[in-house]
Amino acid sequence: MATYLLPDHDACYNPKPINGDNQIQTEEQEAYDQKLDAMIATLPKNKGWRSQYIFRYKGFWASREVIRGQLLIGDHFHPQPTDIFLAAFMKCGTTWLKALMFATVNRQRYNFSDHPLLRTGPQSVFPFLDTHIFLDHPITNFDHLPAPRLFATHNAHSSLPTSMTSPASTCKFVYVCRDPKDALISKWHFMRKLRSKELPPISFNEAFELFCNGVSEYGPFWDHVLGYWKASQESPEKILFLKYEDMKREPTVELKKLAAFMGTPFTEEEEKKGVVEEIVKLCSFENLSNLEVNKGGGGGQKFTAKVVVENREFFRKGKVGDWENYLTEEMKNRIDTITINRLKGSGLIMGATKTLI
Ligand code: PAP
Repeated sequence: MATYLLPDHDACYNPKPINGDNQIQTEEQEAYDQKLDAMIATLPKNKGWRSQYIFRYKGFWASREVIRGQLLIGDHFHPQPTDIFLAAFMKCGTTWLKALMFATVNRQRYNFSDHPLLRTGPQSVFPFLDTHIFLDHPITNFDHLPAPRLFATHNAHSSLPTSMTSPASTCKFVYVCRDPKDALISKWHFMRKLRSKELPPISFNEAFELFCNGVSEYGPFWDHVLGYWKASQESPEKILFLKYEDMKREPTVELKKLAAFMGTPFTEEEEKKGVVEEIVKLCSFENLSNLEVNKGGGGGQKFTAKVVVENREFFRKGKVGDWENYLTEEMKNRIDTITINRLKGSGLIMGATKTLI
């Protein structure tokens, strides 16, 4: 069962089902799943990186579980006006941002020498909406998390309900993107570990080809980024668009931007006392990846009934440019060309587009 820290009490939060005793009846669940499977059977399918197949649903590739989650979010998730969603394509910095956002929003509650992030991984303080909505059958209830509630999602902007995304809703989004070449390398490492042992492994060349063709969970990568980018241009007060590379280069500058956007700007006094630097240090790759709880000491994130991912899998190298160790010149040029062509005219500069245009 998923547990989340409840900042007010520093206690573990056990999600409860909605509606009183509140189980959606088993028959109802079965009917829901039958309808889902009938709908999925009509969708284009392709090779999955973790599971055997992924399906193209509303323009994006997704596993059955993720599509189910999208439907459940639309049907049952009730956003609150103060909610803040962290959104990203896979492997673009979610773990890092989870830690930074949680530490920043709750900085009055915890002191840095005895911080919950030191005892538990970033995954345990921040529900992953895409799958946690249904992990605790029937539907997880997040109603009693304190405001602002923080949720993470990998879903594309257009895959989320308008109750979350429409300009009329006051929910905020923090989006983090990353050079697609580094996202690809990171994702291939991660997914091959998660891939069912009953399936043949997925080679790097195969993953590369699929990625370039847009075929990977939550892909196409470029459509994902552009969806949030365009929305951030239209409603900058609603969506903050960050880049992993900028955060690596100037973490304090980016963190101050993030804090102000979330409605919790650092005061002058906090800045003088070094609070910004404390948070950056607490959430750094070096610090988090060396904690016992993130080295395999029991912490983990449940994605489906069968798939539990240990905290250590969310920390690999934490570097910009690791793609150089994997991509040939030809491969690099192919991804860069796609990026340049896809981002043309958008005003977004990402990864290699900076140097190649
Ligand atoms: P997710 O999509 O499964 O949630 P996510 O956290 O977005 O994963 O990405 C993991 C990447 O962020 C890994 O990159 P790498 O494979 O290139 O190394 C991971 O190492 C990196 N990462 C995790 N925590 C941090 C951190 N605190 N600072 C910088 N990078 C980090």
